[in-house]
Formats: sequence, structure tokens, C-alpha cells
Amino acid sequence: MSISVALSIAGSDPSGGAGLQADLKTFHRFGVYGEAVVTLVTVQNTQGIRRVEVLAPELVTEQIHAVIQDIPPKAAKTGALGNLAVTKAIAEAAATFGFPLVVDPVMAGSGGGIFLDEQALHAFTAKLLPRAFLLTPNLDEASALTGLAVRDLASMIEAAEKIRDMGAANVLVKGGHLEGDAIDVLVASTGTHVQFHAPRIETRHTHGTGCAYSAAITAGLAKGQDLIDAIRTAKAFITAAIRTNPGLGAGSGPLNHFADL
Ligand code: PXL
Repeated sequence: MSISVALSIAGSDPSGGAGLQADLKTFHRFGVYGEAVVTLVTVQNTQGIRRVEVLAPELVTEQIHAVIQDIPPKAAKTGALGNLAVTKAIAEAAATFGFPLVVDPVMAGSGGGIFLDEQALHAFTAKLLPRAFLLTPNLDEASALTGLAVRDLASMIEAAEKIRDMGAANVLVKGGHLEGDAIDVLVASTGTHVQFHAPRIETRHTHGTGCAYSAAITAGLAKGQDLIDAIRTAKAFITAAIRTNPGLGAGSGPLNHFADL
């Protein structure tokens, strides 16, 4: 039996809705074998983040090298990185990757908690962003990366183009926090612009949406889908996963990772 392999380099969410737990569940749903390198451990539930402990950078580097030399993935993604040292360590490892890397520039947890401080953001922009086959910022992250006020379609496109000039091959700015439909904009390496539309779903249960979305795109790439098809499939999955969320937890609960593809 031949199986596609994808790697997540991300933080742990013990409540299972975000971080590497969400990534592995999403890879699995797409029929992709998942590997997971831990960058940081959070103490959290659906009501909020109580503590974040970042691992030693060598521990992250050693995990990456151990798994990629033995079970090489066809695609990888990064999530929460934690601090400057880990960001640099991952950027150095990424320089050796012979497979596409999806970089989700996670800066803060949905329930609070800082995953990338000022210093780390600088190294992220200079060293990891240029290694990204795809960067997937939300509106706040696109603003932080570009210094632009990203709040409508026009500024999303402007930010995506600017982030591409900063070195990411393809940029998907996610408009999930806009009013009205959830519209995402891809500015591709070819210069093409593509919009992805989905209806807004009113629910508080959106914990880990960005994680599952970038993991679903990574799974598609691992299976050999082209980028636009991988995003289209991932967007449909994430929309169904929000719509059919299981309503778990007293706070912002997880999606339905079993949702239809
Ligand atoms: O959704 C961003 C995210 C990423 N990684 C971890 C998280 C969260 C949000 O809570 O906990 C570990």
C-alpha cells in the first residue's frame, strides 16, 4: 500500500482542537500519514490558554531531522513556533527541505497567548517566510507582516502582493474575520489572483480553524494536488467542519475533523 506523508511542525493543544492535534486529525481525514514535530506545549482548553512552554531549539531541530531522514514527507507545514531561537532553528532546517512548506504565521492563540514575539517576528520574516511555498495569514497576521491595515478585499490583495515581494512563493490571505462571506485571496507565484468564497457560519466554535485549514492544504499538496485544487478542497472541508462542529467545551470549541471532503 502506498500512502502520502505530511509533516506538521507546531505546538500542542491538549484540548485537541488546534495545533498539531488538529493537524494530525486533518491529515488523517485526508488519507495522509501524519508526522508531528512539537515546538511548544500549551496548557489550554476551549476557554483559553493558561501557559505556553517553548521547547529547546535543538530538540526541535533533532525531531525534524530524525523524521525526515527516515520517513520523508511529500509536504510540510508550520504552526506556532514560540520564540526567536525555535524560529531560527526551523528556518535553518527548512533550507534543506526538498518538499513544499506551508507556513501558517500563527502569532496569537484564539484564546489568548503569544506564539511569536516581536524579536521572533523579525526572524520569521527574514528567514522562514522566504522558504514558504505558501504563506497563510489571516487579516491580523497580514497586517503585522506588512504594516498595512488589512480589512477588505483590496487591502488583502495589496498585502498578499507585498508578502510575495518579501519572498513567499504563494500567499493566501484569509478573510474569515471580514463581514459577510468568508473570502480568501490567493496571489500565486505566477501573479494570478484567485478568490475562494464560502458562506459565513455564525458559531463560537471555530477553535483551530486556521490550523485545520493549512493542514488540509498541506495534505492536498502531499497527495500531489496542485495548489489551487488543494486550497479549494481545503476550504470546502473547513466550511463543512465549522458547520457540523460537535459543540464541545464551554468556550470556543473545536471543528468537526470528520467532516466530508
Ligand atoms: O489556531 C492557532 C493555534 C496554533 N497552535 C496552537 C494553538 C492555537 C490556538 O489556540 O493552541 C498550539
